[in-house]
Amino acid sequence: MDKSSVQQLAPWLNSGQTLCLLGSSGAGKSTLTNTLTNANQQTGAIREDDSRGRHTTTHRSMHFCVSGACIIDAPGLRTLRPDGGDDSINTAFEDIGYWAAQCQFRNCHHESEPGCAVREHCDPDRIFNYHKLLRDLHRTQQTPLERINERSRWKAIIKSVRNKRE
Ligand SMILES: Nc1nc2c(ncn2[C@@H]2O[C@H](COP(=O)(O)OP(=O)(O)OP(=O)(O)O)[C@@H](O)[C@H]2O)c(=O)[nH]1
Ligand SMILES: [Mg+2]
Ligand SMILES: [Zn+2]
Repeated sequence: MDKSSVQQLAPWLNSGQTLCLLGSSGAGKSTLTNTLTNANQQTGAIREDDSRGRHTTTHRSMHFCVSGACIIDAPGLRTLRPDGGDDSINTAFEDIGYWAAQCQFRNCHHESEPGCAVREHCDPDRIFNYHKLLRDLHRTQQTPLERINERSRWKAIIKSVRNKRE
């Protein structure tokens, strides 16, 4: 790990301060812990197909940094449950709402529809994040049975795409 990038954390590393590392698996939480302390936390390789981690860390543990702070290494977050509803997402993505009003179709999903003002004016990464948060929210609003049904529907789709490729 690049020691100079770690220096940016210096303001939070004084004696008496406690840091808790949160992030998806493979983000580098344990690597950071090892860099800042004398810990020897196991770190894991990243999966090649989707560049995610493998949930190497399974327990929370606390370590002392050389500088005196405490740092808590934690397992990677598996899911993020957005608080609030569509409203809070729409407030955070006001620009998308603004341009959506000018899309050719009122029910435009800003995916591949013609005349989409959102895709014309907004950053693709931002649209991606917007869709991802809406999907996360939608998932938390499903019943367990709906979730299972949707998962098997997707499994079937992925399988048929794979079969076509082979
Ligand atoms: N290039 C680079 N690789 C890093 C950096 N930090 C971590 N890695 C690599 O990313 C991989 C995953 O790092 P970990 O520290 O195990 O990630 P983690 O967040 O603890 O993951 P979980 O324990 O699975 O939640 C390892 O192969 C690290 O060597 C970094 O700053 N730069
Ligand atoms: Mg870890
Ligand atoms: Zn649109």
